[in-house]
Amino acid sequence: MPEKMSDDMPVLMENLTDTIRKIFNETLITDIHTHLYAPSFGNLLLWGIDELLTYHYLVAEFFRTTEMPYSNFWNMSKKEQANAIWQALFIERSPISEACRGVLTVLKQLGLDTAERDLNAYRDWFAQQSIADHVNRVFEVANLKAVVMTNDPFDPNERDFWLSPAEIDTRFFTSLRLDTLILRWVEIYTMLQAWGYTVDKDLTEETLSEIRRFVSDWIQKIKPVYVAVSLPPQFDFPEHSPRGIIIEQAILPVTKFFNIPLALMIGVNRNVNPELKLAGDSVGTASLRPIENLCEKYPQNKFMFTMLSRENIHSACVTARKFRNLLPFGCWWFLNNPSLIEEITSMRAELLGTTFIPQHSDARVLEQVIYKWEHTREVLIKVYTEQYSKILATGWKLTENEIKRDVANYLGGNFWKFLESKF
Ligand code: RAT
Ligand code: ZN
Repeated sequence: MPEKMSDDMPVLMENLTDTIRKIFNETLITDIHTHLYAPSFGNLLLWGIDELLTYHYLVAEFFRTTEMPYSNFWNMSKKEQANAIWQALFIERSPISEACRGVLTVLKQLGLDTAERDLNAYRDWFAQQSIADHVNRVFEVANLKAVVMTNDPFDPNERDFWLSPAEIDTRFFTSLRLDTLILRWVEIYTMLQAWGYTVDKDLTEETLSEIRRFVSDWIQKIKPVYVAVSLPPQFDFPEHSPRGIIIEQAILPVTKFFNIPLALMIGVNRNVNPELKLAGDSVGTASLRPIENLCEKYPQNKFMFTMLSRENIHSACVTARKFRNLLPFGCWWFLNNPSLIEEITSMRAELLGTTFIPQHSDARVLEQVIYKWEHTREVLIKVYTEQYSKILATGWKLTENEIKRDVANYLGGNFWKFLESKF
């Protein structure tokens, strides 16, 4: 009798890069933080070349090239803005920044010819796509299984959807984003009053109980995979401030009750240049103590976190080593550049092994998932070839299925398992 062939294969040093490339190319991704919407949200789902060109990352780069008054730009139509950005960043200069190259990667991966430099031809192509087929195609090209949206109950456009929700494409998951509730209580408590919650400006016992009811209602309404908030570098915990009290007495009990993580995105200084609107936010280095305090004081709560400042990444890895209820994710926003993804992922792999989520896309425009994942994948292949080759060099044996298991965990499994875990 011939020996039964195993479908698992040993991985040899000489085939390592090819094997890792193949595995990354075949593993479907869960993109755990985006600003995309399912097609049933209508106009909220942004797509197409004009949206790609007017991405706020490119708006910031555009204003570095021009003396145009800010208001002139904001008064233009979307198409005119896209024309101006195309002219300044792609024609009058070479599009080598990460955000510019991203547009080129998208065009290339969708089969368009970047050598033509014909913006109107690209527009025509996008105009011919039906959104349902286009979403399928983008998911396929980007290798995506699922994306998590960012859902804000204070956003008037989104609120309308949730008041009479249509069916949501099952590849799109929700997250409950509570920046407005947590960071702007004094300005917005009257909105909760108008929605039937008995709250006051002062965070009395009754008000906190009503905030808990509000958060619970939204969790039950939209069924988020996590609750999220972005925070400035000065964030502290515990903190005797509205945000500190709301987090501790309203958010933590509710997320614990529903056993869903609170995702903390720390290090953003909002609006340092208001003229730039969405593009006007900046970065600051934060302390890791507040996160350590949260995890230590609330061991049965689950936390995910990402930091915006490069300077915070090393201490963030050390903090994550201390708490199993804390899951680091992504190279956020200004860190989502290949040189930094390489540094950050290597550091995380060395300090945390396979127990983190290397990346999320933060895509705001549908097709951006193509470039954000393509560029990240290239870096991950390089980083993991190096990490696995170092253990092969000791004589350790690896099989393809073992690498597949690890990659599947990185690109989704770690997230889904964390959601299921209960401490
Ligand atoms: O990356 C971005 O597009 C930023 O504007 C923010 O949305 C950031 O990712 C956030 O979620 O606050
Ligand atoms: Zn984001």
